Amino acid sequence: MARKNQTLGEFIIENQSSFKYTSGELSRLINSIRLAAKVVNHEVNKAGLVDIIGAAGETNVQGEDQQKLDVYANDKFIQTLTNRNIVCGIASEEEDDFIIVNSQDENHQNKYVVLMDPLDGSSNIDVNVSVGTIFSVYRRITPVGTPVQIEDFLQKGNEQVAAGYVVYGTSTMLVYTTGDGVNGFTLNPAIGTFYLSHPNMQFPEDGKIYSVNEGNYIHFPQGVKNYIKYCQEEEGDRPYTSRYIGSLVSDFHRNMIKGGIYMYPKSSKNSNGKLRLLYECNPMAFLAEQANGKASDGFMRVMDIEPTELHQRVPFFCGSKNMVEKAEEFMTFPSSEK
Ligand code: AHM
Ligand code: MG
Repeated sequence: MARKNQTLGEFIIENQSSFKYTSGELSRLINSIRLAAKVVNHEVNKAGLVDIIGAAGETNVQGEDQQKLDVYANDKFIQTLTNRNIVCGIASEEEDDFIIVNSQDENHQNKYVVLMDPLDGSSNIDVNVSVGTIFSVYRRITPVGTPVQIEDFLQKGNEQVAAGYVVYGTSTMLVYTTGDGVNGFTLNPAIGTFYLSHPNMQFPEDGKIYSVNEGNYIHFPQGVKNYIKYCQEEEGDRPYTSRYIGSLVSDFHRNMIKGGIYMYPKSSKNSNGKLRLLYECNPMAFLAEQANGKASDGFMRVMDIEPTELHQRVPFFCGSKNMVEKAEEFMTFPSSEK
């Protein structure tokens, strides 16, 4: 039972038994993500001091090489998950190929693989705008005791056992699901503890915010253009408000709280949009559905898409259920009368 102000550590222990495979392995995995999130948060918070402590690629006064933050976050999450012997494989937006993790006894006994975007929206760091980490967890499908294979990672989103994100914002939050609703935890930086601040998060069924990079308008398919015009029309509760941070985690987080739709459609420049199915869209889709929202590629449920490659991109429409359904209608019937 979720209680406000519970620490994330307490919450993980108390809710472990509600998870259908209760070996404690998934709890240890979430604990490791919690730890890596705190380490990355500490570094992200120092990003504004770049002129003082040195920029990426430079050597600081202590003689340490300064890493780009996305590389730093990638290394920290991988180190934490491998050093603690928690997973059997990791795939990351920052890595060309998946990583095989050996268990300490070299017998590959761990069951879970993690896929992640270690620092999404990292172009926002230079201007002090929120960024995030996105993660997704699956049970391997190849036999335990053997090295993981590509098919362990190319699973449909509907096979996820957990997913979540960390938003490094005005406050740092860890939001995740293990398939039993979505809960959000806020970091108290003074003592380094996450507290349950947003139990059972839910997308409002309807919303009034649309989030899309309208600079790409001219390149969008007609259905998307028509839907954007629909959002801007004066009728009923429209026009909607436009809000686009350019940081998926932050745009999603705001829309989940206030009600809205996030879109990264395909365009004449990017035939599958920009976002990655495995590292960004599937975990956000799992969270959205667990929070009573919806995620689609414009035509079908994102979590039903059969992945064919690790870094695959897909168009993405995600948020309040009624808004996503409306957008889908426009994709199917892109007539200008709509
Ligand atoms: P990244 O993984 O390279 O950071 O790209 C993903 C980000 C999303 O967070 C954001 O919504 C989108 O790219 C913004 O892209 P654009 O600048 O094309 O609107
Ligand atoms: Mg990304």
